[in-house]
Amino acid sequence: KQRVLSGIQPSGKLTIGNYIGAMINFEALQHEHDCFYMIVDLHAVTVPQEPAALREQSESVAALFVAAGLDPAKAAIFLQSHVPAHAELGWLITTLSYMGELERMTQFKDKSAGKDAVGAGLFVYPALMAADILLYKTNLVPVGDDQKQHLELTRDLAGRFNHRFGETLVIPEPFIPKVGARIMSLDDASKKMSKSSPNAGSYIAMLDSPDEIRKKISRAKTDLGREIVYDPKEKPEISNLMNIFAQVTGKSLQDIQKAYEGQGYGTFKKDLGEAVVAALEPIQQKYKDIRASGEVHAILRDGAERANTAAEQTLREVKQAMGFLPPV
Ligand code: AQP
Repeated sequence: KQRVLSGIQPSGKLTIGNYIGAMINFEALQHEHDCFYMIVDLHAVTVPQEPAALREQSESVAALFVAAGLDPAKAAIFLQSHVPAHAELGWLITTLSYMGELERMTQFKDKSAGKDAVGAGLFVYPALMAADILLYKTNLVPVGDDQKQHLELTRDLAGRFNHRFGETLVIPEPFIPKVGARIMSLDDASKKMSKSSPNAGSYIAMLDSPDEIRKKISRAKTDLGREIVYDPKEKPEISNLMNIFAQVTGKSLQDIQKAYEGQGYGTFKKDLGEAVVAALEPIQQKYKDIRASGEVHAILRDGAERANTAAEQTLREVKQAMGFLPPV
């Protein structure tokens, strides 16, 4: 059994990008591996969050995890802030990181671009993310393609730690889906779909109503021409929609292309809208039931207990290796 860890920020409404790029894999991996899935609230506050909204989103993401098929009996589902070792190892790993390597992170560049005041938390985010992963001696990290660079840095930092202080940490491997690894924004296929986008029309939230979903897809930007062909370079917009179609229906891109040969964008978008609605409706129903039942709290309590046990052990080993005097 491999140890698996991943997380999602409660920084907005989860999108089908999060679902396709991350949660579908989370679900698949839990059957064979020892999985830890967390709601990374400490990461969410690297940009300002309104306290009431943070509380609500954290609970909402936990319920969505379960609604999307994560089984608390199999995987530990927990909040990052319920496991103090994250903040502590985060600091220790920060001290191992170089400014230069953090400055190279494209997510930092994107999120800080054009801003006068850039939070230091946003800058050291990758060190905390590395700590998250290393705390659980994680073997596999299921993430979307956008997180590849952070994972590479995590591997470097773990190697640096082991080199300096002796073999302590496990070097993790990314687990990135081949198709659908990156779902792009509906209004601009050069940007990834993101839950914190100010334009709600640029993403489909997992909890959008069927009508909102249909409307957003019908308004999604499309390339010139009218052919449904998968060609991410020449037709990035339609290729992104085809990608979403393939992911939610399980159909291949080739089959989709064949099915819509000679038909315009209109029919395709209409069918895509229905396919996304059909994929999300059962999740939304289950979500409502879970929220109403209040069971999320017990799930998070149990998940945090399991996570704390694993995390405290690694933190003890790390501190010992670094030369911190153990408490007497
Ligand atoms: N567009 C995407 N396509 C594929 N995968 C995606 N992920 C996010 N967006 C896409 C994957 O979802 C997981 C959780 O991401 P996160 O919440 O930690 O933060 P993020 O990657 O920064 O996602 P967002 O939606 O863009 O959040 P904000 O806007 O708050 O920064 C990761 O596995 C990620 O790969």
